[in-house]
Amino acid sequence: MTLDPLLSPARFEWGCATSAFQIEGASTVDGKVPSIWDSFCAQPGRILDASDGSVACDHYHRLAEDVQLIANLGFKHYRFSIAWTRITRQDNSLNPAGLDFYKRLLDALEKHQITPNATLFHWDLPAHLEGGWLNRDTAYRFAEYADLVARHLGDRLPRVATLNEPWCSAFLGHDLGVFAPGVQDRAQSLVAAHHLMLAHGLGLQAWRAVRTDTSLGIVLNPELSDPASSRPEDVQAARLAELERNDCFLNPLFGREWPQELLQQIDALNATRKEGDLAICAQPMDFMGLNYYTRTIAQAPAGGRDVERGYAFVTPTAPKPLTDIGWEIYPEGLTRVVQNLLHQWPLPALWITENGAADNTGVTDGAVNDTMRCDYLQTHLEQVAGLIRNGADIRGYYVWSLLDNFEWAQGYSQRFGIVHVDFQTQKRTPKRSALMLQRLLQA
Ligand code: IFM
Repeated sequence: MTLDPLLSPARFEWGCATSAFQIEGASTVDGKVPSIWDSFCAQPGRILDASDGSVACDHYHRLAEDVQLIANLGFKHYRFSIAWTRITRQDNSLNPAGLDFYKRLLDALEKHQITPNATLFHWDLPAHLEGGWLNRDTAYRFAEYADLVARHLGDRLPRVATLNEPWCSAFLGHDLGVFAPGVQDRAQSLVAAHHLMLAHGLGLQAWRAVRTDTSLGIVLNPELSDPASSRPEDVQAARLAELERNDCFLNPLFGREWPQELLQQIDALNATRKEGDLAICAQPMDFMGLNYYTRTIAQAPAGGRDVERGYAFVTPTAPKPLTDIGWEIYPEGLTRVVQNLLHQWPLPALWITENGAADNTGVTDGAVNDTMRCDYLQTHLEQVAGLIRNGADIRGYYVWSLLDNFEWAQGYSQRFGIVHVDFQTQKRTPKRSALMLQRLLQA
């Protein structure tokens, strides 16, 4: 593969990404309090392989080795998340030992001249926050946490995102119930979505009250949903899937009310949204991160809880090209989704903050020949270059993920890393995809 000159590291930001719960492990060490994902993993039947994040990639104890790995692969930027559950104690006061871990991480990155790109919340909500995202108070606790991070680490963090993929916390967590906390209630998922966006706005306000030199934004995973047929019912289903995933989050970010279809679904619980909230959500942003993996195909709901949602998804099957997790490989979707968003909202500068594939190829003779991932990355990078060529203001690309890690409800069964992790020995083996990116970055 050759690199499009538009993506040359001299003018374009290249990074790799991880998140705290998925790699750190050390879940009870140095005063860390439990998160809703610790509790969720402990419930039988929630995680495919009955695993949890207690050890994961043991990154908490191996950060020097892992940062050395990032440097060896040639990345100059690293996206990670800070665990709220390490930084604060039960009474929301600062936990100095947890803070120290991130100071050590920032020291190691600085030593290798790697720029940190931090996310404050990547789903691991402190379990003691009563009611979680269903409680408006959680948004205010998030602002206190943002204030603490700004005060203690802010001088070393040039770019900070408040939330990662709030759709997942809201809808996978409170409607489908396949993510923590495992609730299945449509109206409550919309309450959670609203409180997440309120937290985003309050968090930005809190951070800016401490520092004004940080580039601040949010990371979303917008949806591209195509109808299963040209039947008006399927077209409407695809529209509703996109409203839930896109308008539900992007409208508040730009001070716009939710569309009527979402307001109907939140029903009586709409009273939890207070006057003035929209203005809080719509804080000015310096950037937006977009995560892209696949598209979906929607059809009219046939019954059950899909009726409340207004859509059902068609599971993609061969001969469609699929990654090992079963997601369609559809690179053109990246272009389509970014263009759709640019037509509808006045977006700030963009970063592709996650893109990658589950390719479960194992180690053979000391090497991992993950050709599917290599092709996936190559075809998606071509789309990024095309978007920039056509005027989109995309400033960087972060591959998901640096390491194979805890893939949420799939446990360790799906490998997204460009570096293989043997979870018995914690040995790291860069895969062919990592070596491909390393060559590109060095060229
Ligand atoms: O592993 C996740 C990550 O935590 C958030 N974005 C999608 C990835 C793959 O599912």
